[in-house]
Amino acid sequence: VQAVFRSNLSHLLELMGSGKESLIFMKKRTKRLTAQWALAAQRLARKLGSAWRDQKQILVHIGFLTEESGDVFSPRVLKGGPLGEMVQWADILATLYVLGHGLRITVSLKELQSNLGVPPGRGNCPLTMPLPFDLIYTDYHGLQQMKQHMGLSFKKYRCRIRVIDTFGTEPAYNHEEYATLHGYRTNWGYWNLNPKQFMTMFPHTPDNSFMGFVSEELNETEKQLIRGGKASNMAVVYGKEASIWKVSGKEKFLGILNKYMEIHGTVYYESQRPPEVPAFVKNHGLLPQPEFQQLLRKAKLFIGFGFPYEGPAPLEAIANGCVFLQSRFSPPHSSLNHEFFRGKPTSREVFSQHPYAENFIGKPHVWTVDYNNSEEFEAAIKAIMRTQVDPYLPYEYTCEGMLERIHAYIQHQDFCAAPGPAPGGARAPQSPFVLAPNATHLEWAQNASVAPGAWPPAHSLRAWLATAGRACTDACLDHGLICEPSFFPFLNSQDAFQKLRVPCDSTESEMNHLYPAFAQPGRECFLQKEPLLFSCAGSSTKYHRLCPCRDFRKGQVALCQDCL
Ligand code: U2F
Repeated sequence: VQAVFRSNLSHLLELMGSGKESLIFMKKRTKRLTAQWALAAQRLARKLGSAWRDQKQILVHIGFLTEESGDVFSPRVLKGGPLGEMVQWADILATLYVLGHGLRITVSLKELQSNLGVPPGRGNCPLTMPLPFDLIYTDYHGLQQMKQHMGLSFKKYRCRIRVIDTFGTEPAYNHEEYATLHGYRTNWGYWNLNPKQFMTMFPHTPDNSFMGFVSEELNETEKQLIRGGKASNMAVVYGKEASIWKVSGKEKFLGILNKYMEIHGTVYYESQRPPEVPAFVKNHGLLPQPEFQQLLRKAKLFIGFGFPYEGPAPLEAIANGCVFLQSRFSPPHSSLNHEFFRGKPTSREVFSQHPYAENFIGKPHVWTVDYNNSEEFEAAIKAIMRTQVDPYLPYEYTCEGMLERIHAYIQHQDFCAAPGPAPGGARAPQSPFVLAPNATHLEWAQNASVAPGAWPPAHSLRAWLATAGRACTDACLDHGLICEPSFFPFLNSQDAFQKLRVPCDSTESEMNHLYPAFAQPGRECFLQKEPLLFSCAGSSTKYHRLCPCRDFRKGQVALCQDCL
């Protein structure tokens, strides 16, 4: 069946159910964004033309909202607790619905079981039953529940599952045996899924799929109004919960900011001002989302205190014409040194509160400075007050951008198909590459046959041998490209090393998330034995990694030029 775009979201609002504060928040958001989604659908429909889109039957099981997993978020919706996850789930539901797919939504174990056809009271059902869904979107909590209640079907159908995973899961943590042997075991990881089945909030690592969310878009009239209505001396602090304001050095840097600007906050409080919020701050209390947006439209500056990490609010601020000022982290925060990231299945180092804002947006919209350096901080404030900045929203965070990306995933990603484009699993006998004329990297050979159905299409691939200690994520960025893990199998051969003129004295095949790689001392070349361990993330000074890179669309890093 062909999927047809939908622009009326009232049936979706019914499907979303009711009761919980979290669902109420999500529904309000979906309702408010309806016109925007409809317009985006029209535009995308025009862009895609007559391309066939399969209609899929999709189950969305939001595990963290189930009572069975404790539902710690819902009671905090009106108290300054995290809302980022709810923003994202609301937008995922809208995306799937607008794209025209068949949708079921569950937020309890009972509903999950009845949708999966597990007989009530059967608990752990040992049988495999036909699964009435082509795709299941869930989170780590939901994954656990499915494992417990789907019996053997879980194993059979796990390739249809997509896991919404805010901060991402790196391959080394996902592979059970490897994680256990090498100290990558966490409370979340080792599900042996294809790492692309994990979908993140920001494009953290290309090992996972970037799901994202949307921010409200402004039309030209609204942009014009904002330009006229900005108070150049108004700052809003990022932090709706009082605990975020307990940050060392606050007196000093807020004192400096207060010399130049009027400082506003949206901190939740019960009866009186939270002691963490200084008296000179004008606190509005936690605002409903639309009122928060209005406040951002007037403000010049949105300032972060270091937490929360990687939330939606800075994108909203920038979209509403604010400058986002944030602190640089030196040393970077990671699961090795910071409580918040401890136990999360990633080794990613976070160099500022919002790395996406820093690296994908940057100046003039984003300033990343050392808050302990008063001169640097003060100079930034002065410079920001002098600069005129227009509202900006990266395409990938618009409704059209999100629809486009998820459309491409749904039509092209298939983790149930036999593994790898290369015959024989992890190892390719002959790489379909040639050395580029400038002899620095490999390119797709003109006469090589195109792997049928491979997505992204393999001809977008270029491969480099990285310098020692460089991860493939960074090595590809160095060339203005993005690492593409699905192409590792093409490179995983002696032939690829040979074509790159790497002087291998010996070649071994082992399980290591840094392979394929070359070790200079001993001139050893290493191939990857386990396809699940192909990883863009990860580095060691011992290895020059062999890295598959590809191009990407401007403002849509998840998709290559020919990916649509
Ligand atoms: C992130 O969660 P948060 O919910 O803390 O992320 P924020 O960036 O603060 O913003 C979430 C939404 O809260 C809204 C705002 C954002 O869309 O419009 N809001 C509001 O409605 N009223 C207000 O007064 C202020 C903001 C992240 F998303 C999570 O994944 C992480 O778990 C968490 C911790 O790092 O950070």
